Amino acid sequence: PAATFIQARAIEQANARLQADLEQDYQRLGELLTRNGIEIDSVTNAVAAFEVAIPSWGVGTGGTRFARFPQPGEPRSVFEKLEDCSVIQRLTGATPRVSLHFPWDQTGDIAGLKACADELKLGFDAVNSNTFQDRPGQTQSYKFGSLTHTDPAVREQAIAHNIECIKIGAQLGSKALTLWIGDGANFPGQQNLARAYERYLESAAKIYAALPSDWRLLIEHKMYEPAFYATVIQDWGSSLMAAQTLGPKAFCLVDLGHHAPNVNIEMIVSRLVHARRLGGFHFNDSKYGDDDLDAGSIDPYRLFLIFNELVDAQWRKTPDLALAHMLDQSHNVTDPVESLMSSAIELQRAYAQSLLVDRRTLDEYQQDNDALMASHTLKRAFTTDVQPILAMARMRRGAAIDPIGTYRSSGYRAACAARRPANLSFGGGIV
Ligand code: AOS
Ligand code: ZN
Ligand code: ZN
Ligand code: ZN
Repeated sequence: PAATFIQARAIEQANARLQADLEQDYQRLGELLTRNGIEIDSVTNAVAAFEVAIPSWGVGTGGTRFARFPQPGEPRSVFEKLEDCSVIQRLTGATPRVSLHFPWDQTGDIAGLKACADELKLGFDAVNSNTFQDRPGQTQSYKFGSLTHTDPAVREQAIAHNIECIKIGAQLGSKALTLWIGDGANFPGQQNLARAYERYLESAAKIYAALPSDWRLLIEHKMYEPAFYATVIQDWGSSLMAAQTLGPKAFCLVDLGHHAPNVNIEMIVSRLVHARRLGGFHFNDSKYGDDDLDAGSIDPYRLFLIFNELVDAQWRKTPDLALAHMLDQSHNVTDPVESLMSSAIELQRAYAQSLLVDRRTLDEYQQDNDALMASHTLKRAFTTDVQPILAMARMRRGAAIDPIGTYRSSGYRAACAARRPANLSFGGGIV
């Protein structure tokens, strides 16, 4: 099947038409940056090395609890999801790994899945467990929780599922388990807040004990939803305490959409870096809640400020900063392949802009309490048009100068529509 995908030759041909203009734009930007003491190729190389994982559930059309409007040619199996992921990787060069989700990606053929990924030159990032839904035939229900349920039988079932995810992930080459639970309460008094957290720690310790030595546990907090009064792991405080209690392989994962609207996420990032417990991200953007909109589509300055903290941490030589970058989005009105490509590029943009921050000068302004010039130093980097850097990084990796344009002219979606008849029961992408 790989032969029917977007060919390297199609990318080369599209690039050939755009290359001369790009070289010119790149040179002009290079001159501008040289005047500010920045060597453009060093930024381009860093951007080219940036990677973010595609969530397997992101390539299907998402929806809300009101409706889902599937588009033609949706993937119907984990194998077809990998096909779409490989198209995203070929065109952007930034997404070499896929983050799987069980049981949504369940297959009896793990060896076949690995072989398929190898053929498509894809690897696997963190595996995601699912104890927020009941699956047909399971003995215990998660209606009132999973790892924190009052009934030990439910907790054991949820623990066993997570351990099963680790086993599958180990066969596929994953190195982390992302733990997000929907456990919580809809009414004050429904749940003993203290005991629920204790039960979480006890259950998570059993999962932690099953981690291979080179694995990490990524604990994902979320303020609310599906529980609307209280969520057990509701914020980075609960997450950090859990990570510190569990041990050195446990880290905090920050999903950008999982905070109250006015929360300063870059500060959370900074604090978790300080605690040496920042493990990774679920990137997306939001206006009101866990909207799961495309990264950088609502508030690109916030995304920049988050990357600014990461680059600052690198600049301060923070040891052992190994972060799992993943997208976690729901594409309800766009072609998911296009949204995922554009989101990966927005992350690279924020990263490139952060690399342009003149950190020595910023440091001086901060020392001198020159608030205006300090803020202008950030803004100056943020307002620099780094497009030529992003395009050059892609071209040098053999990816597309214009991923969306190249994708559209390839006719990939129409070809998928022809060979993948609609499947209205597709489960992924709704959360
Ligand atoms: C849920 O809100 C979380 O963001 C999860 O990370 C994720 O969306 C889910 O695991 C996908 O199922
Ligand atoms: Zn998430
Ligand atoms: Zn979420
Ligand atoms: Zn989300």
